[in-house]
Formats: sequence, C-alpha cells, structure tokens
Amino acid sequence: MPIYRLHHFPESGNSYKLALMLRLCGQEFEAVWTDFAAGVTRTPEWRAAVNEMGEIPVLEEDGQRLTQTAPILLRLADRFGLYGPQTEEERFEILRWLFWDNHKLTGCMAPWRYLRAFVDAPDPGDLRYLRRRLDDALAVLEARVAASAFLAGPRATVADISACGYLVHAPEEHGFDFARSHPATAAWLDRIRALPGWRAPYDLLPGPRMALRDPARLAAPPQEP
Ligand SMILES: N[C@@H](CCC(=O)N[C@@H](CS)C(=O)NCC(=O)O)C(=O)O
Repeated sequence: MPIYRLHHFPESGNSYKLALMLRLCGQEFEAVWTDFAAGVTRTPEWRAAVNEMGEIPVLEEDGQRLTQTAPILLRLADRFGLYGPQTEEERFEILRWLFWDNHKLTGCMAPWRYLRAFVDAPDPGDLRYLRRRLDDALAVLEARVAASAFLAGPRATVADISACGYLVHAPEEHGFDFARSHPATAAWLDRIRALPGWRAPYDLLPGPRMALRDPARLAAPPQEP
C-alpha cells in the first residue's frame, strides 16, 4: 500500500478533491496542515521545498511530491481501479470535464468563496467579475447534471469528485442555496454524498480554521456586490 501525505488547509476545496478520492479508495493519509492564510505558499523556501507552483494541495506518494489535482485524481483512479475511465470515449469525457472544472467552475468558485467568506474587505469589482463568470459556469453544470446522472455519464468518476470540491461547503461560505437556485446540481451533490465512504470536507481536512468574515454580510442572499 502506498503511503500518502496530503499538504492541505481545511478550507481548500482542491485539497478536499484529493482527500475525498483517497477516502473513496479506502486509503489513509497523513494530513500536513499548511498556514496558507499567513502566506507560507508564497515563500521561496516553501516553493523550493514543496511545490514550485506555489499551490496547495500537494500529495506525497511514497515520498514523491505530486501536484495538480486533475492528473493526481486520474493517477489514483488508475492505481485503485475506481472512478476512472473504462473506455476511450469515457476518458475523453472525463478529461473534458476535469479541464472545464479547473478553468471555469473551481477557477471561479474558489476565489469567489475565498474573497466572500474569508477576506475582510474584498474588492467589489473582483466579486462582480467572479460572480458573473461563476453564474455562467453553474448554469452549464446545472444543464449537464439535469441531463446526466454524473458529469461523464451514468456513473460517478473523478470528474464529479473534482467538480464537487467547492460546492459541498455550507451556504455561509459560498453563498448559494443550491436546492433553491440549482435543483439539478443539488440532486447531483446528493448522489455524490451517497457514494460509499463519502465524508464532508472538514471531516477529512483537520487543522486550524480561518475565521468567517462579517456574518451579517454572509447571511444576506448572494446578490452582492
Ligand atoms: N489547478 C490547481 C489549483 C490549486 C490551487 O489553486 N490551490 C489554491 C489553494 S486551494 C492555491 O494554492 N492558490 C494559491 C494562489 O493561487 O496563489 C490544482 O488543481 O491543484
């Protein structure tokens, strides 16, 4: 059995993608908390020692440091024979949604949620820009999972594990009540939550948490700015 160490911080949906996949594959991992809020990943020392790209998560597999969740998810799927492609067509479809998620869905939801929930005075222009793009990405997702049980077809794959990474958090963080605004997405998230072994993000990612900012603002419907 490989030995895994996951460099993470609890709020990181990208870290959750890997933690969830390891969990669904029945793999234990040592969680290595990283002080992201203090800027550790921006230091030259951390980049030289852990990840030249300056990003969390980093997964160590038997001492080898791996980065970028999409290829790591595919590698784990291959290693454990779970949630990966079974045909060439399926492989293409999974890759298509993984790239889309990294670029459009996670690419907008991660900074949106971070600025909205964990930063004291985010720039309203930044929020406006991200929200517009996020709404578009969520509409694409909604249409897809209304027509298909999972992103790449009738069974769950790493594309779903990737795309759910920033959507399963509480509404206080991302600001959406999906059951009301995106019902097919809510039903798809429930199908993911029903996978054997599923756990919520903060159950898998231990360590000191960032404070949620300005609860009054966060309680308001997500129409800002
Ligand atoms: N495409 C990367 C994204 C990783 C990523 O953006 N991680 C965030 C934390 S969850 C980060 O380290 N951001 C630092 C930055 O953008 O400067 C992946 O899938 O691993």
